[in-house]
Amino acid sequence: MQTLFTPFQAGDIALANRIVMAPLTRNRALPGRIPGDLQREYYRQRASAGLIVTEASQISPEGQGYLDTPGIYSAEQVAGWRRVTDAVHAAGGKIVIQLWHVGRISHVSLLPEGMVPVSSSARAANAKTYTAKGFEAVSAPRALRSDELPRIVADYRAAARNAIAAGFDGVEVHGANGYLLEQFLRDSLNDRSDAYGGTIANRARLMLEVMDAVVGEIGAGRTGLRLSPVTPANDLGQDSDAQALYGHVVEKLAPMKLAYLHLIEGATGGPRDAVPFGFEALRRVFKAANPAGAWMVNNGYDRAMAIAAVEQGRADLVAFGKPFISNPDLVRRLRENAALNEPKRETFYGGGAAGYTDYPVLA
Ligand code: 8OZ
Repeated sequence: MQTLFTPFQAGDIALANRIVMAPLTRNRALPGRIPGDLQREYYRQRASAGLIVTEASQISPEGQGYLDTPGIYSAEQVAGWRRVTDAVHAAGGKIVIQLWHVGRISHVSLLPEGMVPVSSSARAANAKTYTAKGFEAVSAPRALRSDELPRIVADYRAAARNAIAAGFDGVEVHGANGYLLEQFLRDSLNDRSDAYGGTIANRARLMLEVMDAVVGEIGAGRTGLRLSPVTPANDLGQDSDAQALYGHVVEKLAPMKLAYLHLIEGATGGPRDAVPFGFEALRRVFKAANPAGAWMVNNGYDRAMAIAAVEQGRADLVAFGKPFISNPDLVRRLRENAALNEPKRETFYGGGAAGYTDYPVLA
């Protein structure tokens, strides 16, 4: 019988159980955007997850949008991540890195001298980011020219190569939450008149080119993608036909035989049902062409919901976010139906060990 606590093979990645640590931004990287001892200890403590998805990590200096988020583009970052993956593997875990380009959700103070944020459009988001001065409005972006897009794809490809060099079991491309790839997908923002704007096929082109490049570099069995078809995160309005848009994306992705697709059901970190959407229809299309690929779900799952979703075949894997911040031994606590520690919101973003590596485990 398939349960939340039994193993699962997602593409080339063998998971000990179906419980995934969701990607969680924590803003504690060292200067140079390098993961250090603190990250090593944090991820090592959580290695009993079937799979860890790291915090979103920028693929290039241009892809950064918040203070102290780690990168995966420099040799020093690769060396820092190698120490993290070694520790997780020594503890028996599996870990993939989330590859991130924020697009227009950035601020000039976070970018190299003279650079402004880039997007599908020159329209600014009504959103704030966290800089050295605290919360600040994001900076106005410029629209990427079509002749620059091969370079963006190449940055994802290089980051995937770096991820394997750093010892990761694979990568998750961040295609969700109002960042660059979703800024191209949705017609609420994408106002381009080139081959990357207009029709659904055009708006999905950049994401599909990125997935092709990453798969070509490291293999489909080590590649996942996160989508959030109806999230309003980061001031990205709803698409005029989200079902058709994301239906197209999944139809094109399914034959690639990815390790997994990761779906945020509803508004990220908020209501699951604010906007109606047929996730089950997408799952059927994906599983029909890629039965070995995992369908990973996320957003507000508790123990009972997660057990039911796996038992009823609605999901292969369930990702937990905030519960993993405050419960390094979440897998054991769910298995034993033990009480959970409450996460402390004030230490989510930035700081040191407090609220990061000091949550208690069961005796
Ligand atoms: C919270 C704070 C900053 C970034 C996302 C990477 O929403 C994020 C993020 C979340 O996907």
